[in-house]
Amino acid sequence: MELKRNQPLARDAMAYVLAGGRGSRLKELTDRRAKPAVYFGGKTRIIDFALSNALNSGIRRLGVATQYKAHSLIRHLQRGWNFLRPERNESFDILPASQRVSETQWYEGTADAVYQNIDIIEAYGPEYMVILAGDHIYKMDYELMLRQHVDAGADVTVGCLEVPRMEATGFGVMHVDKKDNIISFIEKPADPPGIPDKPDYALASMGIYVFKTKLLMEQLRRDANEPESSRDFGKDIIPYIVQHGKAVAHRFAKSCVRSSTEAEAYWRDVGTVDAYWEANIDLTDITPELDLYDRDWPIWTYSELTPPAKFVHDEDGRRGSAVSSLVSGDCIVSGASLKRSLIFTGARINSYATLEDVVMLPACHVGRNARLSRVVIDHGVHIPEGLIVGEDPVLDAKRFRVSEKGICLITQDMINRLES
Ligand code: ADQ
Ligand code: ADP
Repeated sequence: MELKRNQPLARDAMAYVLAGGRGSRLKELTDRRAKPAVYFGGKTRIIDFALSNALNSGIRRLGVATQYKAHSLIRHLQRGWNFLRPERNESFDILPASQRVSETQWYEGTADAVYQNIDIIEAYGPEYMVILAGDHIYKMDYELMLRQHVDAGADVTVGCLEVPRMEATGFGVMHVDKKDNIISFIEKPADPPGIPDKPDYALASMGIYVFKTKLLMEQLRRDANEPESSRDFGKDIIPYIVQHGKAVAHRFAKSCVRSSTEAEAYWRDVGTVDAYWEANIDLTDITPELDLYDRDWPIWTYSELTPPAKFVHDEDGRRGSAVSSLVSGDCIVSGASLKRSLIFTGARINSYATLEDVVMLPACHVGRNARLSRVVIDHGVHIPEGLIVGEDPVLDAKRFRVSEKGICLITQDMINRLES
């Protein structure tokens, strides 16, 4: 017993990733795939961050609840994350909404996405449950959150961060006492309450929760009998425990894994086209806040084995170059120039094309003489020869999806419409 007490708590925990949400503010990027399956950072997808955090924290039981447009996500998980071995007390389960408990076909809310799989979780018998959202980019050591949960004797521990008050309308917002006990919790308030000594900021829930498994199951079963409940952690389960039990806030800054550059705690929602573009382009900085090259906290993913990226010059012997850019494998940049751009696997970029501030998802082709700036290009798009985007906002708005900050999102359907 003594020995067991010294073991990391993560080894007794199961991480359960909620990955069913659409993320509709990402517009056409989530028309065919769930937000957690959206590509990020050149090789990875958004969900790889939560799963890698769990693995790097020492957790060896992982479950992923999927729902909306799950095919691309499930394919990615099956290819990349199926290496955990039952004979070592490890497990990896993909849990699509599938009528396991109730007659409803879909998970009603996030709590229902756990409730419907209670039998699977109980069969594994983890001591703790770490509930995670699959749609954020960050690095975090969940062992520290588990430790706080146990030391505080909490019923639930909620991961939280400080956000500017007016940006907190999309979050669960809490008040805490001096010991970080949560004394009030309001889900998505229209006028978020500020932190008492920092009124321009609000303490926001990251949608990350730690429970003892037994207590979570009791709460889920109780909630399932509440006729008015929407079966959601943020709307139902957490506010109930705040009122009737002991809920504690865990400050993200205490367990974020800092990059070697000692940057500030990094957490991004990347829920809008602007935030998505910006977070990807930020990676082209010399010392970005998010360090993907950190060997102490690797972000695991599925990635095909590909030949190296290749740069060849054009007929004049001048171009075929990239500066301040990330270019993945199996890309051929032939006589084109790239600046501050992030290019995913398998691109072909042809002569005299210029790309600046471009995020290009896998398998895209760019025709000769195209000039693209401040764009996000979806998977598999063929940009025709000579297309110019990012120079005439009025024309761009007629042809592509333009974000608040003027970033153009280009899909193959939009290109097809141009050509017809
Ligand atoms: P929201 O941002 O509204 O609030 P929500 O839509 O509940 O998030 O999704 C949370 C996570 O669950 C996401 O990863 C999503 O993909 C997934 N998900 C949503 N519906 C699902 C379903 N039916 N089945 C499976 N997975 C599903 C939550 C909290 C807030 C908190 C924010 C932080 O309710 O209190 O502040 O997350 O982003
Ligand atoms: P990924 O996200 O893995 O890169 P794709 O972008 O190729 O996948 O496609 C996303 C999802 O849409 C996948 O589930 C794929 O099967 C589906 N899909 C791809 N092309 C089409 C299409 N033309 N019509 C309908 N569904 C498609």
